[in-house]
Amino acid sequence: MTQASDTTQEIISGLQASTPSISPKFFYDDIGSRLFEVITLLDEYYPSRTEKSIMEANSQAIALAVGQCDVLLDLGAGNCAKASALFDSIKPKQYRALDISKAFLESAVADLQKRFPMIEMQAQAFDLIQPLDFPDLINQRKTFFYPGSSIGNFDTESAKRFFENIAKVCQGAGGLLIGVDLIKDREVLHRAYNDSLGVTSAFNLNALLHINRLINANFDVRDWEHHAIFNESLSRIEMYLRAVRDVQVSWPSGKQSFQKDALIHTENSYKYTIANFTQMLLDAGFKSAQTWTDSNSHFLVCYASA
Ligand code: AVJ
Repeated sequence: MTQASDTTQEIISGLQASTPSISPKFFYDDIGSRLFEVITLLDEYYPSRTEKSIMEANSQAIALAVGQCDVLLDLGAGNCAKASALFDSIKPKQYRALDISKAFLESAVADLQKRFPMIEMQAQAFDLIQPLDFPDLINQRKTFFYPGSSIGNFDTESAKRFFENIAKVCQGAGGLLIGVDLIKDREVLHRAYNDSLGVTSAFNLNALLHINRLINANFDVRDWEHHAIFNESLSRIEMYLRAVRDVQVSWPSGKQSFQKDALIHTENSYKYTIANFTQMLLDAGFKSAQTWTDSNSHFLVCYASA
């Protein structure tokens, strides 16, 4: 099967499942990537700002924990801003930026290369559901970087497998520098995913426009509304698109109807405690974990040493 038809098939089976869903990776087309950048600027969306201040306040301690860095592997690099903020303290010899959307990534890396000519840089299209394997980096001391609580999109089992995979690829050297969102007051969580400007709503709805292009479907965003709730027992924010009326959607090989109030699940964003997050890393095979947080314990930065 070609890659295009795999994607088409994945989207169609999601839409036709008994619990309809769209993978959160389909948020990030050109518009979605930009909307997400705007989300990170909102007052209500504390994670990005808080993570940045934790990284800045502890840059020397983090650099000490990381030690020698032959290659910094940025998983889900986006605009590369977070990794580049570490260059002065961590001093990587090489920087490998990985992300699902290569066009966006390549221009970001090209800009960055001008600012840091000494660091060897490479952009690589990468879907994190594929196994992590870097045959060209064997014997290089690797620092994996996975900021922004992107790990929140994984259910706990997949997160553990992902950590096991990284620990293994590290071959007993280097490690993982990761940012994760913490469990907190549900009002604070709710506001972060239901901002007053409606940017998160636009971000969520935009997945439908992306899907329209990918499978040639005819979703009308005016038929849907944003819905985000904190599921306390599963410790995650759940995002949905809810049909505001009965809706018929079709694409060349099929169609699907949704009754008023039907939900399409678009994202889970898991929240952790410091204790259960570090335990998970140790269970996955890392030798030790160092953590840094903010004064409100809203967000966690963690270095797990392989
Ligand atoms: C990029 C997955 C960390 O879960 O907070 C932001 C995505 N969704 N607002 C998150 C997101 C809605 C974000 N992550």
